[in-house]
Amino acid sequence: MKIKRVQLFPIATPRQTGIANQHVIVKLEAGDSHVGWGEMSDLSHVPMYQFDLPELERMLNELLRGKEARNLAKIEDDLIRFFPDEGHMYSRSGLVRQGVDLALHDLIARAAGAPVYDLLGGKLRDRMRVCYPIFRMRSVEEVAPNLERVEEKLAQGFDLIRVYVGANLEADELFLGQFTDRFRGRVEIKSLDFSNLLDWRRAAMALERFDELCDYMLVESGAPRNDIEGLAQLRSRTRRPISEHVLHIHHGWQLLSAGAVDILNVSPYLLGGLRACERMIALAEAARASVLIGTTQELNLGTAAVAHLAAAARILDYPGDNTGPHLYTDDVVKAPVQYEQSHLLTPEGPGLGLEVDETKLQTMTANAAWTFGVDLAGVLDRTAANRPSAERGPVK
Ligand code: GAE
Ligand code: MG
Ligand code: MG
Repeated sequence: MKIKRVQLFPIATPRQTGIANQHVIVKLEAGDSHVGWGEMSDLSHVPMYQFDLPELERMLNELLRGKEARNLAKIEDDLIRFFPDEGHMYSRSGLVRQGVDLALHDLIARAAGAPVYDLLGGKLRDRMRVCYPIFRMRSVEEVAPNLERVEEKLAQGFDLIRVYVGANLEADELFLGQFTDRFRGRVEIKSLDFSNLLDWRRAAMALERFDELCDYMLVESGAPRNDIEGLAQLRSRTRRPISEHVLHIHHGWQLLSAGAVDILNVSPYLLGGLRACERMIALAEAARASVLIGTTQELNLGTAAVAHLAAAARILDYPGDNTGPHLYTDDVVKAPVQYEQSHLLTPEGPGLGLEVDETKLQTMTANAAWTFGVDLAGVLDRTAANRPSAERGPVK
């Protein structure tokens, strides 16, 4: 089954929380009539530059055309050479590899009439618990609307959230205290995510205060980016498990061998697809560490891929973060992935288990507008420019 053509379709889709994100949908054609779909998820992050999409499409066609689609190992090997690890959370290289890897898995599994988890060796579970994000608060005025959002999401079945903290401790404390009073026994907190904003000692001090206010499962990114030693310090001083996003396989080894984490946050958008994630999960198994599946907030195709990964993962100890289809207000699929009581269900159809609505895709591509402004706090926190704290001036 030889690859014939790769096509890239940019789209933009707003979130319920007020920002819009750009993504690239990947279509692969192979053999006589086989098709596979993937995505490069959420390009609306720093650094604020974008692909030259026609150029990327031309390059991928040159690289992939005529290759045997079933030889995932060879194609991945080529892609890693042309799109090497970049070592940051929003690696463009990782996104290119994710897009192709997902489309290839969809293509091969569809051609076999089997779900993608079969390609990954089968399934150990048919659902994964996931949490809804509460984005970072930079002023106390943002507390009340966020508590309302928890209430709204609970009504839709989400009894698990994660909270981004570390920009305004007064707002964080207010939110966490009021959350406990209002939702104790009804909603749980999966993680407090510092997003590498604070040094480990400041994070440790904040956690001492948060510990008095609420219960939570784990702490994420509690030291500056790449400060593995700082993270290890934090881990030795806190009671809760420490998680960090893994940037590439050597980074995974560095985090584990330095004793800096309990949990690897593994994600196809960052690592470059499902195969890279499976290797990382094996690394965690070797180190007797835990795994959770993180997110950049994928669309439905990317979320379905995560559901298949979760189904086949040998190690998966904590809930995942994958609620993109609940966050975005529009998508290119005919029917979305299913959630049930805070769980993402593994799709059962062939391939990723979703159908792309090509007419809709074309309309969304025609309407895709680039939305980056100069609201850096908004880009970092994923919050809308009309949030109350935006009036306080620029954020560094
Ligand atoms: O740090 C995280 O765990 C988040 O998922 C983070 O990456 C978010 O900014 C996410 C988003 O777009 O909301 O990428
Ligand atoms: Mg995180
Ligand atoms: Mg993102």
